[in-house]
Amino acid sequence: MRFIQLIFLLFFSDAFTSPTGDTYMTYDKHTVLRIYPTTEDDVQFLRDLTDKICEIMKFPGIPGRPVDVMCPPEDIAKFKELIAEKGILVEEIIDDMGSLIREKVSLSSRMKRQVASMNWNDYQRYDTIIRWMEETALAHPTFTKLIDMGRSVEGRKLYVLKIGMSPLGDNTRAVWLDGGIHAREWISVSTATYILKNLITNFAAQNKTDCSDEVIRSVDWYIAPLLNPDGYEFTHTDDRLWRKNRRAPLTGSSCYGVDLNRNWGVAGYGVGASSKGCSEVYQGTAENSEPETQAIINTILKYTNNIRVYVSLHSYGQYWLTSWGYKNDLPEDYDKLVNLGRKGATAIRCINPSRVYTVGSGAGVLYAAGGASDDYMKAVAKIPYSFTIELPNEFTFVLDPSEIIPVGNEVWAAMKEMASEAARHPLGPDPATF
Ligand code: 0X9
Ligand code: ZN
Repeated sequence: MRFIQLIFLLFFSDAFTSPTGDTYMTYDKHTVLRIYPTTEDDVQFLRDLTDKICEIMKFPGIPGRPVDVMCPPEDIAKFKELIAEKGILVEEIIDDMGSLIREKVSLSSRMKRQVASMNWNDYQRYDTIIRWMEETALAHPTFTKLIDMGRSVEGRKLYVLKIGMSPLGDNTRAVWLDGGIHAREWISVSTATYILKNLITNFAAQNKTDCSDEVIRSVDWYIAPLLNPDGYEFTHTDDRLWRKNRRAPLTGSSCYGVDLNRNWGVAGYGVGASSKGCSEVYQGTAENSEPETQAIINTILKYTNNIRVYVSLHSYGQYWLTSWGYKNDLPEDYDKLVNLGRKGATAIRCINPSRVYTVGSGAGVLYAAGGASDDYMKAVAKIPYSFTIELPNEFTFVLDPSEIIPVGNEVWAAMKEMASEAARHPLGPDPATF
């Protein structure tokens, strides 16, 4: 297979772009370190240090929780030396990010525009995903509706596909699932399309499927697999580790992008975020400033009487996160939220015993960060259950394409738990007070 790919690359090299082109970020010899701060002082030290050199990959900001940092070859010795002087434990988890990316990069990334038909053996490009969603809607008009939510900063389509055929009509409960808010988190996009494919198969087969799958058809589903299409395309063509959208720089700056998971207009906007355009967690010029954020808000607010569970797929780390993400206080219905999160995590473990998720509030088990979609959906849209799931693996965003189907099957099992809870939950705005 690799040989065939190589021949293809050699003979049709003009059909390929960045990974072999000039603008592609190679991350050659970039090392990822996992660092174990044990005190607040250690955490602050790491925060200050990573402001100056190297780049944060995961920063829980809580003593005892490991921090992942990527260093270019010119900084690694200095960084390690300073960490050692401080007496903080550190281990190398990825010795060369560049070679990891080259090894795992999909064939689809090397093409200018992907023309292949949809499949789950590889990560797919924007064109393929959009065309597949359009064809799927056309092929199944009785139980799907393609909703055009709007356009991204660069004019790409933002779609959500609704699947449902419940005889309850307006009283049908629903589950919303999205992916790809963060560009580099490819497994979130492939998992959302995988769930969508399974739903289509399930609804198309109707009562021919296993009775245990009946719960799937008792609710409506809204699946939005690719919420940051510009950033996603950029990760295929220029920089595999790009996180934000592709908002053009402000005058006087050369830095692109707003972090779409720091842009939502909700209590906590600005927490764990930055007002500086060059930051990886840039919150934007104002709450809901980004067209991607606005498009989702304008769409989802029409259905919030029915949507009982909101799930946003991210990676990495294997966390199932409940409210709140912006503060350490727990919501009054935390027990209810964490119980459903645990059911989801257990369903995943039943499919794959080695896949262990940490379940808890976003701020409690990861870090406090405001202006994220999960807090917006709970506090503003008043959806009773709002979760962010950090998909596998435990070390990196760069997952082999062979992980797409296993991770998809694991999350599919968890989605049945979400459907079963949504189906029995009262309609209307979440009554929890905050
Ligand atoms: O920081 C984020 O936006 C998410 N983690 S990621 O590594 N995928 O970037 C976590 C968001 C959790 N929710 C809130 N903090 N509200
Ligand atoms: Zn993310």
